[in-house]
Order: sequence, then structure tokens, then C-alpha cells
Amino acid sequence: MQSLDPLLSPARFEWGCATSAFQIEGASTANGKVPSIWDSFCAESGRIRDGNDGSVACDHFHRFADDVKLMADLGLRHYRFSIAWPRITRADNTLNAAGLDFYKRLLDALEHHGITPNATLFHWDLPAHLSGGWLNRETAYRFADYAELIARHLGDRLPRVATLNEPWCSAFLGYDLGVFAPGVQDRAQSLVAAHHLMLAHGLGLQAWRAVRSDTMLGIVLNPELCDPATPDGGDAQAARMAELERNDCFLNPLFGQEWPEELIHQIGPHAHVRHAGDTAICAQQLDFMGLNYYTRSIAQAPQSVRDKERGYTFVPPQEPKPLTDIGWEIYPEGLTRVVQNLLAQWPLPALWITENGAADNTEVAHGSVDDGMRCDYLRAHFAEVARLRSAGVDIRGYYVWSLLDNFEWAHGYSQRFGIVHVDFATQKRTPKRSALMLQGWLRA
Ligand code: GCO
Repeated sequence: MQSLDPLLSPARFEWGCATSAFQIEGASTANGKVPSIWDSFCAESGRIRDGNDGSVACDHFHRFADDVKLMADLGLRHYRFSIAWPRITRADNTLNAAGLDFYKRLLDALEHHGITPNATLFHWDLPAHLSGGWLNRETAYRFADYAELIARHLGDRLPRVATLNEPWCSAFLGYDLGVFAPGVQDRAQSLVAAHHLMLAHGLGLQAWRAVRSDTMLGIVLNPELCDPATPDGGDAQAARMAELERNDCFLNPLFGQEWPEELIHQIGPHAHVRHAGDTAICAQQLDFMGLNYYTRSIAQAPQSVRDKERGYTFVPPQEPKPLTDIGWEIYPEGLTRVVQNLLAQWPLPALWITENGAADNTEVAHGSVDDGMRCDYLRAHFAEVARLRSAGVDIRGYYVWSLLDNFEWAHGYSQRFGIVHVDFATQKRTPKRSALMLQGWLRA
């Protein structure tokens, strides 16, 4: 793809970039911000590569005006960001007006540059004082209170809002694998967390709609495409189990369907956390769904005791495949396949690709960053989006992950996903070749 497919022309397709609060803002104690579970997790030794944390990150809290101007210069007219819940509410769960003020100023800057905001209420930075985190049903009700606060105070400026980003990561990376905050390793508890997250989504939408009816509301998921390592029946079953965990666990409740019996089996002794009536709460009307896509997985029949609880073991591709710098297979056709799989099973609303991108750790040389692998990755994925649109799939926009190199969770600052390079010692921003490629297309 040397120029933009006409099906993706900015006149009829939304182009943007995505970020999340904890990954870029820094200023982790400014203006009364309370700690999130990610602040606490970063403070535990051995959790984050090189002992890094999000206390400064890209210092976006102080540099947002320049970052917004940069977006505008690149021709990006849409911006997906997340609001940090621990900036908005205090330890007694009341409003922190000084924290809210940051987002007002951010929205002013976006408006000034003609960039449309697309907000996510929760991108993993749960206030640390909420006792029990996502294992506690009360957290879902606190999320609804927070959603209501945002609806009241910012709702008139937010045309499109997602409740949660990738609840699979919060639940399974946070409570089963334990590689994300809060670092718990308990299979059954991860399903409890998943249930409470979806309950929070449903209660959050109810609370928002009770305040405003003019916002486009939805959720952002990272659905799985999992292929079996071999045609063997055990591997096929393992691939199915991985997809049940990642897809059915979240999509069934959204559409008023019960969990498959395999997941009910896995929640085991905690099955009582799923109250009668919860599924109906989860199944609020969705105006849109955001899909994040990076790679696919390959599964084989589970080997270890822990993997037997899950039902699968992930393995690398049999044949050597091109990988991004974080080690994820580059598999663009998976984007088309996973969207088609979902459409075959659930009545999806209008779709946006809310994240797609690559870790390409190319550094600055002679003042520029020649991130050719990312350019190829992006072009190949744009072609798949065009293919889906030409097949009549209702995909309305694409957001590249990410605007800036940033705090990549447990990887610290070692993996660079930005189309703009950040020198973390000086905070200097340098648009990479990928950013200039997009700029050429979007401003043409
Ligand atoms: C995600 C995350 C991002 C990650 C990105 C790369 O929603 O998965 O939003 O926070 O940085 O996915 O791993």
C-alpha cells in the first residue's frame, strides 16, 4: 500500500491515535491524585523491568498542550485517551475537582486544534484504596459512581465514551498470570474479577445514561484469535479454551448470554458471585465496540498444572515467523479473521479499531527514527481494514497504538510502541518515519 486505500479516506473514515493515562501522564501525586494499583505494583520489587514506574512517564500531564499540537501537525483528527480514575476521586470517593481540571484543559486543547476526543473511563489504573480491587463486588458500584461523575462534569464535551479497556487484561493478567497489577495468581479469582468488571461496565452504562442520553457508549475489547499448534484434537480443544476465556467470557454477558459451562467450571467455588440478574445488567445497549488487535496466539494441549486449570498452553509459531521487538508474531490477516469470527457469533454494533501497532525499538540516528518494521506492520494492517470495509463490515475508524513511546506496563520503558519517539531523559519528542508516513497520507 503506497497511498491510502480510498475506502480509508479521512473524509469517510476516522483516523486517530490512542494512549492511556498511566502510560503517559506521570505526575502520579499531582493535584491530590491518589495511588492506583499500578503505582503500588510498580513499588513492589521485581514487578517491572529495570524497576521502572509511571511517576514521570512522558510527563504528558505537564506537556499535554505540545502533545496535542503534535497530533494536529501529524494530521490526526481523533484522539483516544483514558481518564485516570484516581485523579478524579479522592480516598473517600468524592470528586477531586483539581484532578478533573486536567482533563478540562486537555479537552480545551483538543477543541482548539479541532481534534475529537474519544475517552475511556478505565484503562487498568484502579484506585488502590478500593478494598479487594476487582474481587470485591462493591468496586463495580464505585465504578458506576465514577462514571456518573464524569458524565455530569465532562459529559457535554465527550461525544464517545468506552467504559473499560481490555477487561481481559485486568482480570487474567492481573489475577491469574499475576504479571499485571495487582499481581494475584489464582485462576478461579481471575474469573471473579472478570465478572465484576463486566458488572462494572453494565452499571457504568446505566449510571451514565441516567445523566445523559446523547453520548455514544461502548467498550473496548482485545479479542483472541487462537490457532491450534497441530490438527490434533487436544490442541484444537486448547485453542477453543483460550478463545472462550478471551472472547466468550466478555462478549456473552454483553449480549445477555450466560458463560459457557467451561468457564462456570473454572470459577468453581466462587460461582455464587454471579447473582441472578447480573447478566441483564451487563447487557446494556452498546452503541459501538472498540477492538484492539496486535497478534494471534497458538495453543497446544495444556502441560503444566497451572495450564491445565486454564485449558491451554501457548506456544510459539512452529515455523519461524516475523516478530515485532516485543516478540509478537506479525500476522495482519488475523485482524480480518478475528473480526469475521466475532461477527459470526455475536450481533456486534458499529466497530472501531481502537488499538493496533507494533513495538519497534529503533532509536534516533542523525535526528530521525527509521522505524521501517512499524511502517510495514501498519501498512499491512491498514490493508486488512480496507478489506473488511470492502466486505461490508461496519468499521468506522482506526487508532494507532500509540502516539508516544510510553510506559509499557511490566516491560517498563523497554518496548517502544510510539509513532513519536520519546527520549525519557530529556522528554524530547521526535516523530518517527511511521508518523511522517501517516502525516503524508492524512494531510494529502
Ligand atoms: C492495551 C493496551 C496498551 C498496551 C498495548 C501494547 O490496551 O493492550 O491498551 O496499554 O500498551 O496493547 O501492549
